[in-house]
Amino acid sequence: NTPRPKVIVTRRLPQAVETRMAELFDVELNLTDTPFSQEQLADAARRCDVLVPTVTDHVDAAVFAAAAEAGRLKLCANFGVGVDHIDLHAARVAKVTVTNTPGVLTDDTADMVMALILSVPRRLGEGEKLVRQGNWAGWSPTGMLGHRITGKRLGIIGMGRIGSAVARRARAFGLTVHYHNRTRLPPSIEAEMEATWWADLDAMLARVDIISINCPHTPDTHHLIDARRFALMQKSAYIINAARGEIVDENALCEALAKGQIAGAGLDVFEHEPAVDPRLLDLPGVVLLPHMGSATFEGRQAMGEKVIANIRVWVDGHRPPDIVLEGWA
Ligand code: 8YV
Repeated sequence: NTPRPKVIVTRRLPQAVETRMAELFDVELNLTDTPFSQEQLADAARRCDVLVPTVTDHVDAAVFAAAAEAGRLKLCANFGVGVDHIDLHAARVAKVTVTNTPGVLTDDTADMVMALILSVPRRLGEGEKLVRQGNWAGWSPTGMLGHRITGKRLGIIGMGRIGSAVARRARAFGLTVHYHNRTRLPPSIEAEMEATWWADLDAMLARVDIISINCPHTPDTHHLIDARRFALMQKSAYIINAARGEIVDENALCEALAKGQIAGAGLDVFEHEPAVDPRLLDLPGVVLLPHMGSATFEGRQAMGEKVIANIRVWVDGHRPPDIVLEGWA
């Protein structure tokens, strides 16, 4: 009879997930759902075998140092696919295994990207505001004109699970798919998607009408889209980001929008979220969402189930299915 591992979950999860966790583990929930301070996070890392953080936790070197000192934490089972809030180098040093939840939020996130791709050129944010504020004077032949989606060129940065799911949806809307990725897709998949690979990101940015960011945030992609790259884009271009805010230099984005270097933006993520650069609030060609790409009941339940599966396999002494980093390697 193996002892139940002590699992600390930093935020409230769907009820059914919490209930299952309580059946399986010695679980400690943060009932306030307020993000932990760095001190609380370090304290949790000292006291548990498994930490379940989310994107709002900065699981940094100090947290892993506290864990290593106590010698108890072995698994950091992230609730979410992106792990840029976890210091992987420090995790390796502290010999903590890190897992994530890939696959189960792909479709929901790609749907949200598609929603933004449709919303920004067709001005859904502005239109909704007009009606809600009681300022709609009635239909007019030249009222609320936006730009057609069909036939436009979509440039996807990062053709992984989510990027590919965006590409499939985009084709159904008559967009042609272009992509920039470190590795080129296998020819059969590229042909199936009729996707054009660009080895040179700058060259792609200059050619496409809509840019969708779907890569992870890493040191290599931090501020990947900066002032220099905004200057390369077409004045009619739109940028969509449902990945991580830090991939775009938000100040440069505000300036590019204000200067008319690009036509608009659809943002589900922000560089300093939940803070949003106030300049974005007043720009008409912008649709802003509160990091809700994976926010479906079904998706969050499945993410929780993946976290549980990773912990259970680890408890049984096997290699968890969604390894980001092996703490014992
Ligand atoms: C979550 C996400 O909302 O999985 C990710 O990387 O950004 C979202 O699905 C969040 O990360 C939960 O921690």
